[in-house]
Amino acid sequence: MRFDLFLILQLNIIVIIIVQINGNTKSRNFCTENMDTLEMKIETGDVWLAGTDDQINVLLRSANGHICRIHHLDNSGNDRERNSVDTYNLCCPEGFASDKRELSMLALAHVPPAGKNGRASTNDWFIEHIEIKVKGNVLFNYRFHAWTSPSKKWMFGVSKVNERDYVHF
Ligand SMILES: [Ca+2]
Ligand SMILES: [Ca+2]
Repeated sequence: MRFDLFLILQLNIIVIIIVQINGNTKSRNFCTENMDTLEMKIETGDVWLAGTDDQINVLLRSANGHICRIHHLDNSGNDRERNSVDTYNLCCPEGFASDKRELSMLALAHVPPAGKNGRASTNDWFIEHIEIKVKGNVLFNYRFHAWTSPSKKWMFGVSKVNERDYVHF
């Protein structure tokens, strides 16, 4: 009897894992008319435990120095799971997308949730690739292929060092 229960539990866990692997999500929000809408695609890598449920905030700087802050990327469904792509509509201040050149900086803040006893629990994330477009024009396209861990560094991203190249921080 106990063994049967154990098997059922295991099967449930396997089903949950399979559902999470195929968990692409898409933004349903629309920006108001006085904002610029950016489409951001985040690909989570295909490695063991790549996904995370931690909160992710975004800070962007356009080539002409405008700043866009987005608090907590969250679509309906389970965002940022292994081997999945999440697409977000980012609402940025008007004028942000008027410069068609590539972004001068992209930063992500990986904020761990407060755990039991006030200690932060951390949930590392393997980020594969990020692309940002405005009306088909690519503003950002970068392959990270790297782990992020809030226990080591909660802020990470890339910034431009010259017309062509980004440096990872
Ligand atoms: Ca998740
Ligand atoms: Ca979600």
